[in-house]
Formats: sequence, structure tokens, C-alpha cells
Amino acid sequence: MTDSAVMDQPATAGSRMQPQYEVVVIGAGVGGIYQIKRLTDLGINAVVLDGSPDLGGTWYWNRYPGARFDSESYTYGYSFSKELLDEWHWRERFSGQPENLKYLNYVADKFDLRRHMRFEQTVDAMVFDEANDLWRLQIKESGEELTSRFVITAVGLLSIPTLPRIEGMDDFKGGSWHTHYWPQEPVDLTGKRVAVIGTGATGIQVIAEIADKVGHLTVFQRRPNWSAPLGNSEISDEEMADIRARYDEIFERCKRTPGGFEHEPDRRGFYNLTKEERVAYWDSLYGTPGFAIWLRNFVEIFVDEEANAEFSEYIANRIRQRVNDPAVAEKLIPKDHGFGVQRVPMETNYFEVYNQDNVELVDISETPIERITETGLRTTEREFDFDIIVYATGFDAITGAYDRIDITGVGGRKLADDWKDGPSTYLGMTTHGYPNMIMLAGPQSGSASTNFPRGIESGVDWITGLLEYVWEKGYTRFDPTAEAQQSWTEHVKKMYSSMLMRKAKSWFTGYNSNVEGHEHGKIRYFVYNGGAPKYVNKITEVAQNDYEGLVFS
Ligand code: NA7
Repeated sequence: MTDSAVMDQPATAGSRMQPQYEVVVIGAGVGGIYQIKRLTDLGINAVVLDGSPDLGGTWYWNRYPGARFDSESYTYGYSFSKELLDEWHWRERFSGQPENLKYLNYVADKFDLRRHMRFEQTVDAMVFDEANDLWRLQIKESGEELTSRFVITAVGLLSIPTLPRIEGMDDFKGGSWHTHYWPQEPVDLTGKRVAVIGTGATGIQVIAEIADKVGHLTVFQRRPNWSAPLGNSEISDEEMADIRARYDEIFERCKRTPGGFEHEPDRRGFYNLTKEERVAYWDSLYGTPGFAIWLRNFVEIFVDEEANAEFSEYIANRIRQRVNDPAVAEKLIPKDHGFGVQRVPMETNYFEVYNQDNVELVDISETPIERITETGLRTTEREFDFDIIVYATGFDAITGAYDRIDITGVGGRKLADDWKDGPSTYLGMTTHGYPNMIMLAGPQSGSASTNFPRGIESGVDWITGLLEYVWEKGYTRFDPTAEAQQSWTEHVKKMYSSMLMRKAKSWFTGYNSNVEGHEHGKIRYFVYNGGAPKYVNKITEVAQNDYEGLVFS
């Protein structure tokens, strides 16, 4: 034990006020569902609060056509219950949103978790009450105040959608929405003139799905993304039986890989192979489903400019082969960043869409959008008329959901001020000056940079272990030391320095042109890049050393 300390004052309830809840979990998504399961199994007085009308988080909201996992479904599901694993049949290798939401509801109902959840309860402010060692949470809808000893933020990494800041957006008379808020009632796209703005993972899914259903589709692309085939397919009864029989092995493998997937990086050494050998390997990866092309690639792709450039050119040629018009193909090939340094969107016939007569690509890096009009939009070059405008313009990632809550810690300090230039945390789970607040898949955690549910499960298990320790010892408060936090944040920063991704303008580095202060691509150290095994080893070690780095009282 190095920098942890235990104050000598005993944990006395004494005259202090007792909170209504022992634990409040904010967010009823994949994380909140498992967290409440663990807490209520222990008989803890806990509740989940969520601003949405129902559970599911990401999978409740993102109902746009084409929304689906890029993770193999059977590596995305929870691993904690053998019974659940035996019962659930994933119908597709990369399951779509409706099925994913059905799954989360099935889990909540199976374990009777819904009765611990309260919906349309947005926590918009929370203040740490130092005299009583508890959090006071303000509920937006009712104005009610709730008190809880501990707060677990399961608020999501990509839960705050961001719209562009373009003049005239309210003037448009047709249908328009961010993909996150795609209407719940069916949208008839037949014969419609549709615009999609944005070509990230979301834009690429929605464009490919709707191109043959709309009358005319215009894609407004500011920067292209590297993308490769997803390789989705149905899962038959026999295959599912085989997967079930191998679940232990599958999850063990996910634990061993940096990304928490089945895909393991190739460590033969890029330069140990001939170019022909490398190309042969890439040819095999291009036909392999899921993130194989990214995560089974040579490790050098992520850190070595030359290796990355060679592979990027390989993918550029794949795009050239798939797009008929060479000028369009060139526009679809990223020039400002190499493959895999931003999140790689996976696609199904995306590039072929641009061979259709009813699809047009507008490069808004050349001809920016000037304004949205009543009937469509105007670029510096042309007027366009649309029935529907879809904004696939991304999220205020990682810290956005924290910025939406007015969080006041010890001595009146504000998290928004402390994190103005980027987050600083201890293990991505706690932050100094905000006692008893635990972040699930928080900024700088390993959970944030992996196959989310795999990281979430290990995060929930660690958090539950920490709380059990606190209860066992009779403490009512813990807080990381400033030193432990600084050392973790430095460690996280250092890891960025070797990765090519540090140069990319993406949500991994805190870039978002639509969020004040995030426009300029100034790095925010959002994720832990050491991979899941190292992260889990580190947090396990901390737990074994009596949660070193945390001060308990
Ligand atoms: P992303 O990956 O942040 O992509 C957003 C896209 O929208 C991207 O192409 C942006 O272009 C574009 N964008 C954003 N703002 C504008 C404005 N103002 N004008 C034009 N184009 C704009 O978000 P996604 O939703 O696709 O994916 C997020 C994650 O969700 C994904 O990684 C998965 O893990 C799930 P830019 O590249 O910034 O030039």
C-alpha cells in the first residue's frame, strides 16, 4: 500500500443525516442494468435513475435504419449468467438495434430489475454534502431532491448527440433529426429526397441502409472515414448451439485481447514479412467479419507511420475497386489520417451506394454548407431541396454526459471547471474532490476503449468490490488522492504519445467541431490505450492493495 490512507475517525452514523439510498446509479443502459443487478443481489438499497422514458441507453435511442453492433453479438451480451447465455439466441452475427433493445429488456425482466429503475428522472445537478457524506441529487422533471451515500455514473460514452452549428436549422420545413433521435414511429422514405450530413460510423450505417429505399440521397461529407466490410450473417440454431458450448472459451479470449474482442493483434512483425505476405494476410482479413481488419492487423499499424501508410494504401485501392467513378472514389479516401487511427466504421455495401444513380456525394470541405433553408440547404456552390435532413453528426463523447450535470464536489468545486481542458481521473473510475462518486466506463478507463460490455462488466465488478470493502469496513466516504490521480492521468497521456491516433481529429482525442472548446483538435486524454488485460490487472492490483490511491473515512 503506497498512497492510500485510512483516517482514524470511525464511521459513525451518529447525529448525521441518513441518505434515502445507499447507491444511486445514473443511467439504465448496458452498464446501469448490470450494476443494479449486482447491487440488488447484495440486498443494497439502490435505484437507477434515467432521463429516458425506458431502459436501454444507446439501444433505446439510436433507432436509425442500419443501427447495429460492430461487435460480434455473442461477445457483446452479458457474460454473468450461464442461464441467460443458454436462453438467448442471437439471430445475427452483428445484431441490429431492435433485437439489442429486446435483449436488454429481456435481461431486465428476467432478473426483475425494472422495479429498481425510475425513468424520466434526469439528474441535472448533484452536490456533495460534506457534513453528512452523501450526495444530494436534483431531479429535473420534478424538482425533487434525492440523497444517496454513493453515486455511480453509468451515463454512457456516446449519449449526448451534437448537432452542427449551421444557420437556419430551425427554418427547415421538412423532417429533420439527429440519428440518435430517429423517430420511433416508422418513417416512410419511399420517393423522398433525403440529405445525410456526416460520414462517421453512424452515417455510414444509415447511408448504406437507406440508399435503395429513398427517392434521392445526397451525402454531405466533410471528411471521409476508412471503412471496411462488416460481414454480417444470420446465426442458425446449430451455430448458436456451438457458440453456447464455446461461451467460456469466447469470453476467456475476449479477456486476453486488448480490445475485449475475439480479434487478437498480429505480432509476427510487419517488417519480418514480405510485402506479398502482408498483402495476402490483408486479403484474408478483408473477408473476415467484424473488426478483424483493424484489430487482427499488425501492431505496427497503430504506431508506425510507414506501416500505417502502406496498409492505408491497400484499403484505398479496395475503395477504388468498388467505386465506379474515380473522382468519387478519391473523395471517399481519407487523406488527412491513416487507417485505424480513428474509430473504423464497418460497412455493408457502403461504397457501392455511390454507384447508384440516385445517390450524390457532396464534398463540403470544398463547398461548405452556408445555411439550412426552408426547403433544404445551401452550400457555397448550390441550393438543394430536401424532404428530410438527417444529422449523423456525432456525440459530445466521453465527458459530454458529465458536463450536462452540474456536479459540485468538496469545497464547492465544480467538475465542469476541473475538467475544462479535459478529464483527470484515478483509474477512470474516481476523481479527486468528488468523494463517493464512481464512474462506470468513465473517462480514462479501460472500459471506455474496449468492446463496451466487456469493459463494463469488469468495471461493475470492480466497483461492487470497492463498495463491499467500504461497507465491510464501515466507511462512509472515499476519495482518490490528488497524487494518485495525477499519476494515472500522466500514465494515460503517456500512452497516447506512442499512438498514431493522437494526431487524429476524432472523439478518441476529444475533437468535436460542434462543441465549444472541443473544436480545435486539442487533445483531451479520454481513453486508456493500454488494452483490457493491462487495465484489469492494474485495477485488480489496486483492489488487492486495499484500494491504494483512495482515502477512506
Ligand atoms: P462521429 O464518428 O463523431 O462522426 C460524425 C460525423 O459527422 C463525421 O463524419 C463528422 O465529420 C461529421 N460532422 C460533424 N459535425 C459536422 C458539421 N458541423 N458539418 C458537417 N459534418 C459534420 O459520430 P458517429 O455517430 O458516426 O459515431 C460515433 C460512435 O458511435 C462510433 O464511433 C461508434 O462507436 C458508435 P468530421 O470527421 O468531423 O469532419
